[in-house]
Amino acid sequence: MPEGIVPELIIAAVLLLILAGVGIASRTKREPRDRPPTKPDATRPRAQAPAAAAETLAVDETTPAPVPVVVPEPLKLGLRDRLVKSRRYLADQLTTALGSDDDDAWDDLEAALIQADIGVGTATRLTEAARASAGRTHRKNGAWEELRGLLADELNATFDADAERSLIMADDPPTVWLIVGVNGSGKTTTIGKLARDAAERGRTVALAAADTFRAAADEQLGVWAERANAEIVKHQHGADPGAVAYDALQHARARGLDILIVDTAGRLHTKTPLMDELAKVRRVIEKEGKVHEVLLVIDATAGQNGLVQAKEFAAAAGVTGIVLTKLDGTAKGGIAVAIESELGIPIKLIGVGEGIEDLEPFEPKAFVDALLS
Ligand SMILES: Nc1nc2c(ncn2[C@@H]2O[C@H](COP(=O)(O)OP(=O)(O)O)[C@@H](O)[C@H]2O)c(=O)[nH]1
Ligand SMILES: [Mg+2]
Repeated sequence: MPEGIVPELIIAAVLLLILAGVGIASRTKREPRDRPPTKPDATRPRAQAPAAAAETLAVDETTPAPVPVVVPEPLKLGLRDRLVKSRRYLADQLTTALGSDDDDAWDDLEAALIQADIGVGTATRLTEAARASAGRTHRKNGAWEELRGLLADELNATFDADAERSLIMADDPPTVWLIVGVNGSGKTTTIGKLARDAAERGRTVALAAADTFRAAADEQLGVWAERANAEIVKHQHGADPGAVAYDALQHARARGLDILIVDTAGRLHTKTPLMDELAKVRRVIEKEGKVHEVLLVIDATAGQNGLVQAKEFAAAAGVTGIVLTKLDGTAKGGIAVAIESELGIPIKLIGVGEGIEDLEPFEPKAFVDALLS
């Protein structure tokens, strides 16, 4: 290496380093491109930027180390909260009736109870009882508690305290529950909830997709099966519902499963009447085994219409219990009273939301308390 080049190289390197340093410094000072260049401004001293930086640093220093965020479990709403619409409606109507001075107040109360879908007969009986017991003086003084207690007693009396409300399990598995009801009443959702509940109790469950008429009904059931960790037996769209039920029973047997829940159509596109088809599904299962429950799913928001459906299904499908759904979405929770008193079939479960856990056993006293609290 020729002499004299080494010092030149060193000088060049030093120059480069200086240039690089200036470059970095000027880049850090440069404003971001999308920000307009700062004009000299008397109201905005140049020292502001470094001060802001210092502030940020100071804040950074005092900020505690990030703590993991603990998201609280959502509070499980009680029955009282779920029945809020019915409860408020009844409370408002009763308060109005009690606060009123004129003789029509009792008629108003009766009308309110009918509006709450308690049923005309029951509403009249309740009102008469309230009138006889409370009397005008009490009412004028606002005997809310007294009337409430009286109604609670009367309502409780409309439910059969001795009715069997738990779902029947087979001595010799699989237990078979047939789920019936009109379209949109909540059958498939209820099946998902039931399957999940059973799985949580350590039971093994299969679902039969015997609603072969509604488009994508089996896919919807499949989603619930997955959520509930249940097996699913299905055929192609439009297949014979009885054949699906039969295969599902064989499957449950072969796999030694505890419970088979059979989803059914709520409306058919064929000439066969729905009730005949349901009877056929039932017969097919009973050739090989037993149907332990026929649960009729009724949408509480359908009000008195639900009662009409219930009568039809009860007569044709041998319903053993009612599942009253969507009680969270209606002010007409009184339909529970009408169903039990007019059909004489026990409500076994109530649906109080769209979530997988929103199914509860029906306990008349807790229900009446929640309704009138
Ligand atoms: N708010 C509320 N919605 C429900 C309840 N049960 C079912 N649903 C809704 O009702 C609709 C129809 O339910 P689905 O199970 O498909 O009825 P199906 O036609 O009888 O099988 C769906 O949007 C469900 O989420 C319930 O208890 N509360
Ligand atoms: Mg369905």
